[in-house]
Amino acid sequence: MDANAMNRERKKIILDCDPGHDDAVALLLAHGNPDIELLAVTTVVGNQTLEKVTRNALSVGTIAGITGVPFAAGCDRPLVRTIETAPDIHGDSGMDGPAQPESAIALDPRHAVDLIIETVMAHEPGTVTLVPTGGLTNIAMAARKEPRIVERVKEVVLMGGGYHVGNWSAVAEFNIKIDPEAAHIVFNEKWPVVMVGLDLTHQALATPDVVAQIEAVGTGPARFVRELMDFFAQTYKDAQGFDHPPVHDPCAVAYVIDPSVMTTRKVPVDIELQGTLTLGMTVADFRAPAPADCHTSVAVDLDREKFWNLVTDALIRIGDVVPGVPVSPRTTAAGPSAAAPTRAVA
Ligand SMILES: [Ca+2]
Repeated sequence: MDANAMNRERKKIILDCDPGHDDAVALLLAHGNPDIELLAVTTVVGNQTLEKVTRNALSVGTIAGITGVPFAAGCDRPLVRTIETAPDIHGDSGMDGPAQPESAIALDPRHAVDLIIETVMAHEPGTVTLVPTGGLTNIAMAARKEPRIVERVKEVVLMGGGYHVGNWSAVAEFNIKIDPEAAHIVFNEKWPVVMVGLDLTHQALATPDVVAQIEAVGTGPARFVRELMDFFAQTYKDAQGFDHPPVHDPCAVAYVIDPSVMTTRKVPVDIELQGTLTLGMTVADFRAPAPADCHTSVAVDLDREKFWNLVTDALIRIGDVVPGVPVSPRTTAAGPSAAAPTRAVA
């Protein structure tokens, strides 16, 4: 971390994720950016089963050389619905593409919901931001189990939803659609919620110039991201007809780092729970003026260059911190086996 960042108040976040190609980039961005203090990483069923996404989170943490940050597994199913995963986008492992190293990080024994509650309650009010990039099951459970976190959390900056588009139905986005009841809880609690939805993240496309910029970093973690993007590009083309894949989740982290990376608009948002065609839709009411007590806002326009520069800068700062951890068949063949010691995280 540079001296300027030490002097600035770093932004404390809990990343609640379901890696997930784009979750992996979100975790790398959060770890590599000097203005973020990563308090905890929690996992939730979503892109794949809880077991798989937790393994993936630990792998990314290992590749990034993350130490001293607790990783905990959370809910293994949605509140009400049956489990729905996304192998057509993320593959059978949930993070197909690059080879994954054995984890050098031991999973924290606590349930993610308890870790979220304990972490929020242990810090000063208004200092911890929750950044969910998967279904909202853990966050909803935490709000129900310890309601005091709602006024204590600074804000919830989530990747999910979309006020004009869906990707898991005509009008619903995956993270909201897989656990709409949890989303309903999170959007209706009175904490500030910033919805970084598809309207925004479909501007964060990993175009060839972006991939080249990342690859030019030339480190193991950068190569790992490149290989993630290669896989993601193919599935997004095959399953959803995208020329280039939208890299959703790091957009939420980027907003916490620097809100000027995107424009937002304050509008009421609620979650459809009854619609036969619209279940899980994030219904945003753009009629002006927004009510005085409106606590939700939606992300609108992305500063694409600023966003990708943040991602690239984080990768440069991370460097090659864990030499010897194989991140792809290429490096496995050339280098020694994983030498990083297993360490317990408290
Ligand atoms: Ca995700």
